[in-house]
Amino acid sequence: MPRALITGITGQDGLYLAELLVGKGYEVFGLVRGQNNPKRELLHRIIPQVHILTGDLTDVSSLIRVMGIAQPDEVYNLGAVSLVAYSWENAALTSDVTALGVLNMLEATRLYAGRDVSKVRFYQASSSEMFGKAQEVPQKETTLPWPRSPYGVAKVYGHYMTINYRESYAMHASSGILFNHESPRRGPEFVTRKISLAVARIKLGLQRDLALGNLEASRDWGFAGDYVDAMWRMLQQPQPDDYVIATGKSHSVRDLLDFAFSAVGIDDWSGYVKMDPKFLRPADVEMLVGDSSKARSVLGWKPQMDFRSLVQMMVAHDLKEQGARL
Ligand code: NAP
Ligand code: G4F
Repeated sequence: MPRALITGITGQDGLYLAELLVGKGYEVFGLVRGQNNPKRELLHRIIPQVHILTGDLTDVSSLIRVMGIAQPDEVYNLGAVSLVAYSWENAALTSDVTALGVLNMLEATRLYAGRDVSKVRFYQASSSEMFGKAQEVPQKETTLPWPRSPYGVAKVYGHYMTINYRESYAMHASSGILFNHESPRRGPEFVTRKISLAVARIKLGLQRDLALGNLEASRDWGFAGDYVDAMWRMLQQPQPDDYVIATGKSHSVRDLLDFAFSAVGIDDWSGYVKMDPKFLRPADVEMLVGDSSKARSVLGWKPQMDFRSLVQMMVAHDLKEQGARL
C-alpha cells in the first residue's frame, strides 16, 4: 500500500486529492494545524480513512516528526496562505507559510529520505499567480514570472526552491503550476464561490445584492477535481519536472456573472451587482491563460469540465445547500 502525506488537506484541493488517493488504495496522512481546528472533525467526517497528524508549515520540527510517523512514498505540499487579497494585509505571515513553509517541507523530506533520495517523491503547489503581469500569452513553464502580490512572490520562492532541491540533491521534486481551479468546496472568499453563493441566495430571497471589485479581470478557470489528478500523475513520472495545468480558455468575472445568474434564470444581473472599491487590490492580475500542452502530452492529462458546466454545478450545489436551511 503506497503512503502519501498531504499538507493543506483541509483545503479544497487537499480534500479532492485525499479522496483520489484513498480511492487508489493509498494510506493517506494529512497535516492539520492548530490546537482546536474545527476542520479536523470535518475532514474526519468526509474521509474517515485519513490519518490526521498535527503540525504547522512554519514549524520545521513538527514536519520532521510528522514525516517520521507517516513515512511517505509521496509528499504533496498544498498548505499555504492562499487568498491573494489577504496576502497584502499579512505579507510576513504569507511569506512564512507560503514561501518558507516550502523550504521547511523540502528540508524535512530530504532529512527523512536520508541517503536514499529516491525513496520519496515531492509535489509543490505552484501557481499561475507567479506570472502576474504576464510576459507572454499563453503562459507556459518557461514564461518569466512577474508576481503582482506578496502571495505571488512567495509562490515564486517556493517554486524555485523546489527546483533547487531537485538540482542540488537529485530529489524527485515536481512543481505543478496550476491555474485557478474551483468547486463547491472552494472557500467563499474566492470570487467564483462568492458569486455562486450570492446568486443562490438572491434566487432564494436570502440576499439582495452582491458587492465585487474588478469585474474585468480574466482567469483560466478549471475544476479542482481534474487538477488533483494532474498532481498525482506528476509523481508517477520517472523524472521530476514542472508542468502548467490549465484549460487554455480565459473568462472575465463578467462572464462568470453571466453564467451564474443565467443558471437561475436571470439574464440581466446589473441590478444585483454593485462595485465596492474595498474589493479592489493594490495591484491585480488582469489576464491569465495557460498552455498545458506539456502536461497533455507527457502526463496524458486534460481537463474534463468546461467553465460554464463548472459554474452551473457550483450554483446548483449552493442552491441545494442554502435551500436546505430555509
Ligand atoms: P485552500 O483551500 O486555501 O487550502 C489551504 C490549506 O493550507 C488549508 O488546509 C490550510 O489549513 C492550510 N494551511 C494554511 N496555513 C497553514 C500552516 N501554517 N500550516 C499548515 N497548513 C496550513 O487552498 P487550495 O485552493 O486547496 O489550494 C491548495 C494549494 O494550491 C495552495 O498552496 C494554493 O496556494 C495552491 N494553488 C491553488 C490554486 C487554486 O486555484 N485553488 C491555484 C494554484 C495554486 P486550515 O484549513 O487550517 O486553514
Ligand atoms: O478568486 P480570486 O480571489 O482568485 P485569484 O486572486 O486569481 O487567486 C486564486 O488563484 C490563484 C491561481 O492563479 C491561486 F494561486 C490562489 O491561491 C487563488 O486560489 O480572484 C480572481 C479575480 C481577481 O482578479 C480579483 O480581483 O477576481 C477578482 N475579483 C473581483 N471581485 C474578486 C472580487 N476576487 C475576490 N476574491 N473577491 C471579490 O469580491
